[in-house]
Amino acid sequence: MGILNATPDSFSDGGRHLDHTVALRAAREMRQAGAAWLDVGGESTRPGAAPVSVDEELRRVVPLVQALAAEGLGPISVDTSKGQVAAAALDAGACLVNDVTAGADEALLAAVAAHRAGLCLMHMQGEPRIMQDAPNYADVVAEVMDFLAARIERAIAAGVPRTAIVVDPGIGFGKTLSHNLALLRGLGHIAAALHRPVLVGLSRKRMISGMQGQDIPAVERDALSHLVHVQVAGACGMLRVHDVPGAVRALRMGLWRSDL
Ligand code: HH2
Repeated sequence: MGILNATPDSFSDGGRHLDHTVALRAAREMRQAGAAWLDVGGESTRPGAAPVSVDEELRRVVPLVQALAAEGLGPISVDTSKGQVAAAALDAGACLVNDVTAGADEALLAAVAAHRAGLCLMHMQGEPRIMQDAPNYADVVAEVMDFLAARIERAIAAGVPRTAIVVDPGIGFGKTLSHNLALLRGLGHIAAALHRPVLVGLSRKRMISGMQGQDIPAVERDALSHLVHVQVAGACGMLRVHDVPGAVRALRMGLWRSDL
């Protein structure tokens, strides 16, 4: 899944895709390089990010989804937690809603069900503004799994079929480095216990710097991200990445492993 952020403030590519010509060029490159999905987002969820109004998010996301769909660059996912934005993006041609709040907004679940769309439910502790202040778990894998299991049932109750749902442990969303690593180690367990494919988004995240014990600028984290992508690929169904060509090349290098 290639990331297409239509935001001025995303942590690693903020402002790059606000112009549609640039966004469409990036989308074409990601599709040609092998992205199965393009994930369009209009609100940054980086730690400390300020919330965006519904109108502003609609303005950023809907015309871009329309342009991508018109050019046949789908399938398109929309990264939103707002029901109104999800509904408008699905009307505009998206067919999956990637919700970092795991269906907190009932209207989002209703829109997904009405459109017979796919749904990604992600775990987060707290909210972006404060989530990295003091993340705390007794057993991070068990707690994330229990949360996702409950949110799967809630989505099903709202009319979304189980088979339309993927889950995501939410790397970096209210987690320390050791929480993130425990979740990556537990990916196979989470997928097997919940009977759902797992999506992982670790591309360019702060955990990459944490694993190196030094601050590495976000735009210089691709190669290191890909090393981890190859290591987790066998345990997850989808990787959400900024550098699609690099990720695809790295994954090809991992194909000799019989478990991938
Ligand atoms: N991470 C980000 C945003 N959306 N969605 C899912 N399902 N999983 C993730 O790990 C995830 C996500 C944050 O990354 P990015 O989109 O690059 O940055 P920003 O939120 O600043 O736009």
